[in-house]
Amino acid sequence: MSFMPQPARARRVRTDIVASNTFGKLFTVTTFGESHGPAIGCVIDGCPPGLTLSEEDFAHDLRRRTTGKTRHTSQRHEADAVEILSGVYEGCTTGTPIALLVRNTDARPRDYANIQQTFRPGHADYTYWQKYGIRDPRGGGRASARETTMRVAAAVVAKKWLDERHGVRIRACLAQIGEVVPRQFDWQAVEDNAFFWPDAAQVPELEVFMDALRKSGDSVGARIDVCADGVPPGWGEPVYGKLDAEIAAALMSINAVKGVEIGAGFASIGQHGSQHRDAMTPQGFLSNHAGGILGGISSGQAIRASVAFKPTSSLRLPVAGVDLEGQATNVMTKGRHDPCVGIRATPIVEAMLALVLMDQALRHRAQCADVAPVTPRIPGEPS
Ligand code: EPS
Repeated sequence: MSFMPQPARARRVRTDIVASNTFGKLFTVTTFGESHGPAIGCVIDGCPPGLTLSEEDFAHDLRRRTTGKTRHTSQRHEADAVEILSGVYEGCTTGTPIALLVRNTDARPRDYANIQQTFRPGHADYTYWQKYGIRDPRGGGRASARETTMRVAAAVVAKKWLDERHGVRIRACLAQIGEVVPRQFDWQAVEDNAFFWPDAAQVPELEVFMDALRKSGDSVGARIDVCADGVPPGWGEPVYGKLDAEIAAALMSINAVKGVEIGAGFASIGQHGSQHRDAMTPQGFLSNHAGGILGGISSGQAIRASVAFKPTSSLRLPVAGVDLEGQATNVMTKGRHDPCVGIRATPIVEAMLALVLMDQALRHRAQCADVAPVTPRIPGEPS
């Protein structure tokens, strides 16, 4: 037996453990692709059979998320058309893996020639390089928000099943841009403007704000609020698969997210217990500071979360950076970017909540389908 070192074997790594491109336990989604490669796609495994599904089902949510719809977002014009490659027969899911493909139709890798030798401060360029020793600099490659297209596509399937099977409705809106907050709240207004903003009267003010921001070459952060109505009590797996823990992880996995709150979130710090606890009556809960989750399990109230997006880091304003040799240099980014990534993030936030709920619904069904509590369900908080 030889005791000589065997470098080739020693370098072998279990890629199934270290490559985190798959989300979920029973309803799994694996995404692939880069922003300026030929295509992006995903494979959904574990989808129940018998769900009607067509390529047209994807159009609405992909359109809500896409670039180039208004002057306030990236001017990249992608077709974002979904091709179903497998898992659907005669318009119904078969229970086998569903493969979805979206071809990149407006890639422009030459925009990134000048940052091949440098790192954009605030972007994933530097950390991908340090981790892998190689990177795809074309628009950030895998780190680009282009990848979120496939999260939204996969969540179309989850949203459809959750709605048809349980009457779950997931809605999100932009709840803050920079220091600007809505003066009124109306869900009806959200889908009628390019910002997903709940105060229709304030939209002209936002247009002025965003025009000035774009002209300045700078970017700004944002907050998205998301809500799922109709989730029955019981979803969530204590202690390490808590529903709120998985929602937080899913929302944090979205590009540019720097904070997540569930229910009252950080405002809980300043509250007293007598204020924070949500009183229960036979007619319903009287408030929802818990965000619809108690002990990691859904309570039957609306699930509520908020997400903080950082300002986009790809700016045409020069900034101090370093090159591949570690030498000081100035960095500025060309390309087509969003002055506020939060504007397009509403469907992405909905998508990640849908994927968590879908997965937890199937996990609950697997373990607890026969449980029939004697206590009647308490209605959610007043709307
Ligand atoms: C993004 C930068 C821009 C955006 C992109 C998100 O693209 P590129 O990869 O060409 O630099 O247009 O958004 C999309 C392409 C999309 O479909 O959402 C980024 O840095 O995240």
